[in-house]
Amino acid sequence: MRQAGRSLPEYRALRAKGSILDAISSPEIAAELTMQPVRRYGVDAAILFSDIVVPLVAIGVDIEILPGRGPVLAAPFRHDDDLSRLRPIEPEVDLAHVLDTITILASELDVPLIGFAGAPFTLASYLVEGGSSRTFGLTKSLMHSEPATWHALVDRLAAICLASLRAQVKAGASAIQLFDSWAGTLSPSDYAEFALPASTFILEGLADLHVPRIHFGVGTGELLGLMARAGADVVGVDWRVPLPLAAARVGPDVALQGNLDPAVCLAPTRVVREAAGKVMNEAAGLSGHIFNLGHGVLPETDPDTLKAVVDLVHATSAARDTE
Ligand code: 1CP
Repeated sequence: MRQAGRSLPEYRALRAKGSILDAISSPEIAAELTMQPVRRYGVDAAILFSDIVVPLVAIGVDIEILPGRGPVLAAPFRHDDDLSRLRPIEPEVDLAHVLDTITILASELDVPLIGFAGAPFTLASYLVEGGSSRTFGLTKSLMHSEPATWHALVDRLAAICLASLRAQVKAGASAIQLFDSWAGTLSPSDYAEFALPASTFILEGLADLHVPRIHFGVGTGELLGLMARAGADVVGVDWRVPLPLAAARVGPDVALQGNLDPAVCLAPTRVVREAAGKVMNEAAGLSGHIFNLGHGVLPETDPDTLKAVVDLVHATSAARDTE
């Protein structure tokens, strides 16, 4: 999850004052930032240190990532003629720094590396709003008033994401995650019409590479059934939906990832361990489950609490394996 490392002193020391995009563009630094949480917590997989906007920056879109705010565009996308700002990506050239980071990690890590991309809906929301949004008013207005422009926009983004993900797998990523963080703002019918087809194009376009595909969103309780049909092997769930209910919604062929509330991780360790234990209990009867938080780690989280959660999850699953 995003910001796993940000609560760590070793992360802050290495990032120092530089911009996150500078850190991502240095393969040695990005590889080290990827490995820090793995070393500290002993988690079972690493998530590449990058960001969902990196492929867009790589093709020349003017995006900055500002501290405390996230991605910001000087000139948001509002019209048909903005589409020409999204040229096709050539991963070997445009994302050479990211692929070099993956090459380093593939030889250094002893756990699987998860590569990732932002889903077209979530990326389009940053492009259209010019940054984060609470209402997604401009995004929804564009999709409903100019559907042809909207579909052209998400189709271009889908081609960029698929090319980026295929290149990440070829460079050594052994699983991928598609982050549709803000899809939960859509009604099921709008999700089915305006977001799902582009995400399906990406997830199905990876099928021949035979790597596990995780499809993630937040606040997507009412969308889980649709998300499960996009072609992923695993669907992420946040804390708003109990895992057994989520399992019924995604069906027997799709595993779940989740769903500890990151805000609960600010409570005393004893309380957090109990909450994590509850997630493990709810997951016990499921056909497949990846323990995770329902969304990113909050920066003020105590690293020792997260370590206690990882240890509890490992002890619980080891005890189950010997049953
Ligand atoms: O080590 C890690 O944190 C993992 C690498 C990672 C990942 C997987 C980063 C680095 N970003 C992401 C994905 C990402 N980026 C998502 C999808 C997952 C999620 O929902 O958390 C999203 C929505 C973004 C966009 C973004 N980038 C935001 C959110 C802004 C908003 O709208 O609320 C923010 C704050 C960023 C900046 C960013 N990217 C990554 C980090 C560690 C940070 C924090 C800033 C920093 O420490 O400098």
